[in-house]
Amino acid sequence: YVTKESRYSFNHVMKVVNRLKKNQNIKVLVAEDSSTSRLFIKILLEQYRFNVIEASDGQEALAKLEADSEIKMLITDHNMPLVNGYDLVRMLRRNVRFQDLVIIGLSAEGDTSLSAKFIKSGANDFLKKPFYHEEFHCRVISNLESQEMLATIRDLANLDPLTKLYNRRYLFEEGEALYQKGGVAAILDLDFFKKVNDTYGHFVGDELLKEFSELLKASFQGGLIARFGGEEFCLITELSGDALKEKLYQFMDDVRSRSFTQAEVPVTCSVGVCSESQSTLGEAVNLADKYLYDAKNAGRDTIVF
Ligand code: GH3
Ligand code: MG
Ligand code: MG
Ligand code: MG
Ligand code: MG
Repeated sequence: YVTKESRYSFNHVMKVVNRLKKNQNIKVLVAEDSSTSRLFIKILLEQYRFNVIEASDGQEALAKLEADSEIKMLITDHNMPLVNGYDLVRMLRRNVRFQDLVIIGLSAEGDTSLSAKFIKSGANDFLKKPFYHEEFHCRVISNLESQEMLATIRDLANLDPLTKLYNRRYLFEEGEALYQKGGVAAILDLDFFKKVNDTYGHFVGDELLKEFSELLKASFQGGLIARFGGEEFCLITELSGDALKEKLYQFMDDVRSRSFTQAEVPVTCSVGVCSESQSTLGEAVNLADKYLYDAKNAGRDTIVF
C-alpha cells in the first residue's frame, strides 16, 4: 500500500485500522474448487477483515451471488467443476445486476492467454497463482477503491444532491427509452412553495423537498422519478389510464394528510399528465408542463390530464 507517511506513524496506523473496520462490512465471495487454496485466500482476506463467503464451483458461486446482492467482490479460480471461471464472469457481466461487482480472476494454469480471456470477459483484474500476499492485498484494495470511485462519480453525474432523485440530465438520457416503451410522463409541482421558504426559511424548505421526494419514490416504485427543477418533479411510469389516476390521487391525499417537518402549513401539489403518446420524451414533458399550468390556474391541488 503506497503511502507518503511512515508505516508506523500514528496517522497511518489509524488509517489502516479504520479501513480494516470498514472492510468488515464488505462481503467477498471466493469461488475455488481446491479447499486448500480456498482456505488460504480466505485467511488472506480475513487478515484485512473482509466478510468471506465460499463456493466450491462456478454454479454454486452463481447461486450465492444471485441470492445475496450485498456481495461486493468475487475472487474466482478458472478451472472449477460445472462452470469454469471465465464462463462465470461472462454470465455475470451479461446481467446488469452484476455490473458493479468487482471480479478478480485467479489461475495456476500455464496458458498465458488466460489473463486476457478473463479481462476480455469482464473481470477487473487477474492474478496468477502463486502470488505474493502483498500483491494480492494491493489488488483487492485498489480494485475496490476504483469501483467505489466510479460509483461516486456516477452518482454525482446522475443524482440530484439534495433529494438523491435522478437529475434532469439523467431523465433525458435514460428516460427516452423508457418513454418509447410506452411510458407516460407527468410533472408534479409543489403549490405555493415559495411561502414555505418565506415563512420558515430555506432549511425547512430543503427538508420538505427531501421528504416529498421520499414519499414520491415510495409511491411510484418502478417508475423513473427525477427532480426536474427547484420544486418540480418528473415521473415516467408504465402506469396509465385509471391505474395511474388512482395512484396519483392517492399520492396527493398522502401529501395533504402528512405533516411535513417543522412546516405547519398544509402541503399540496399540482400535476400535469401527458397521456397521449408523443414522438419524444421532450414533447411529452412540454405537454405535461402545459397541463400543469392549467392545474395551477384551476386552483392548484389538482391533476390535469
Ligand atoms: P406555485 O403554486 O405557482 O407553483 O407557487 P410556488 O411558490 O411553488 O412557485 P414559484 O415558482 O413562485 O416558487 C418556487 C420556489 O421554490 C422559489 C424557490 O425559492 C423555491 N426553491 C427552488 N429550489 C429550491 C431548493 O432547492 N430549496 C428550497 N428551499 N427552495 C427552493
Ligand atoms: Mg481449480
Ligand atoms: Mg410550485
Ligand atoms: Mg415557478
Ligand atoms: Mg415550479
